[in-house]
Amino acid sequence: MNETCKNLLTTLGIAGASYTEGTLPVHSPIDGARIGLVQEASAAAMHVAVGCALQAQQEWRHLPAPRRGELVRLFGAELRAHKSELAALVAIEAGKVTSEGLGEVQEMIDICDFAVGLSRQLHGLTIASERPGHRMMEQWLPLGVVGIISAFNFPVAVWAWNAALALVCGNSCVWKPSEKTPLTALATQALFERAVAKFGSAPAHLSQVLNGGAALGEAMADDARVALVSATGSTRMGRAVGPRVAARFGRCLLELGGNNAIIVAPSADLDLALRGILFGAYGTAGQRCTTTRRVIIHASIHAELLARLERARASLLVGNPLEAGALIGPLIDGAAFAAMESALAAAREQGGEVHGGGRALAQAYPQAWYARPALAVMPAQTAVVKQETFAPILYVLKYQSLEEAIALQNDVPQGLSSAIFTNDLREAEIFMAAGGSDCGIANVNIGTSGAEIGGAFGGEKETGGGRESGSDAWRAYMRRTTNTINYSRDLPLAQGVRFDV
Ligand code: UN1
Repeated sequence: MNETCKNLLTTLGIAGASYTEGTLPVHSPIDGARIGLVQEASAAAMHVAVGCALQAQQEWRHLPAPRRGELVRLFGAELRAHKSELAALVAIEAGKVTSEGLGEVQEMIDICDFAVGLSRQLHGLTIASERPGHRMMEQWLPLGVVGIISAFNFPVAVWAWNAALALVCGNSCVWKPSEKTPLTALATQALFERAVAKFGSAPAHLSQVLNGGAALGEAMADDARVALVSATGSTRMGRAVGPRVAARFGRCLLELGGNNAIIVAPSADLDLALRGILFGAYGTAGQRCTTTRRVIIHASIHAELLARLERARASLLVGNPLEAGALIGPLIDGAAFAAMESALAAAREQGGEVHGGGRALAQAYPQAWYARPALAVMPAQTAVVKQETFAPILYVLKYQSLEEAIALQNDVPQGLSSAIFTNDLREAEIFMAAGGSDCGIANVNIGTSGAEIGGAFGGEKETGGGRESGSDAWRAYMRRTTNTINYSRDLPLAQGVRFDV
């Protein structure tokens, strides 16, 4: 695999030294082999990078937005041309199965397309003025340097959601990827630089990547020249970053943990529900922030659906994600496996009946951490169910009334994604209404994961409140000015105030 990885990196335009001469080791979760050694940036390097980014932004902001969109269009073209290579690298470095690696790069392409269109919009309002001969309007102007902190599980797509919007909005970007996935970040940066070369007139340092650990993220969070820090990852990371940025009155866009549930109502199409639950719970080895961690099943269908779920779970193929047929790849590392094991032990202690779990493929891959998907039938929503464990564990709960199901669904600290399977229109509407799901995403008859980029993505409570990707999420990357323009020959004061001199 090392050879495959080297060939991919070469094709993607990465020089040997940048992944062989460093101090940060990179391992593939597929077999645990070391696939690289990358340079780690210091806090001082972050300081220099932010300075360069600021300079770049001061030039970039003057380009008309549709021209900025042209760079993002060229970047999208690079991604299209190198989709399979970048996807293969995602598979090797993050352990995703092939179709999910391809899907991740497709998300990058989609957000580029979206951002290109947006670059001809970025519109404000005109607002009625109370004063004669006056006009009021709003403008959205470039914000500054955007810092992006991303996680291992979507090592490149989440950066792209942020960077594509940030760039068309007239900003520069500094990226601190997960220290577990620096190679895909370097490859993405190389593709971006190809687009910059084709574009011809972009300032240097429009987008930079700095590899390293938490200290680097903290240096970014503390730097007052970074206007917006967009951070995706655990709630723990958000707690470290958010208050630091707030302390200097910077802007934060947080996309943190989820504890997403699917409610299955008596009228549900159980075939659809089964498919939605299986992909949601076990796809990406349970390592999406949108992963379905809980299923809340109506008592009348609980036994039937549980039996079908359990049969399907036991038949899911855990395997090397590069091999055809594998649906569930490895966990990212041993710590992730240990967290899964301890959650399952807690589930048992808390009265749960646990199926599956435990290590898989230990003989074939002794240095990797494959886990058998688990299902835990819980007597109640106990403490362990309320935690986000980033692993393929599905907790099964039972309900009698929709009110009870919604209360259970909302009674967790996180608020990212949620879904109901029902053919009852009233139930679906109640679930999406004010007293329904408290999440940023509330779906009907599809699962909790796999959102399209056209919608705003993010959630409430411990999920952090930020919205990325589609809809009007672009506004987070711009500053709003309100302009009142007087074209009369008088100067009337607002609110009828008199100040005659
Ligand atoms: C994440 O896991 O951080 O909705 C993002 C989804 C994907 C994005 C997940 N489009 O599952």
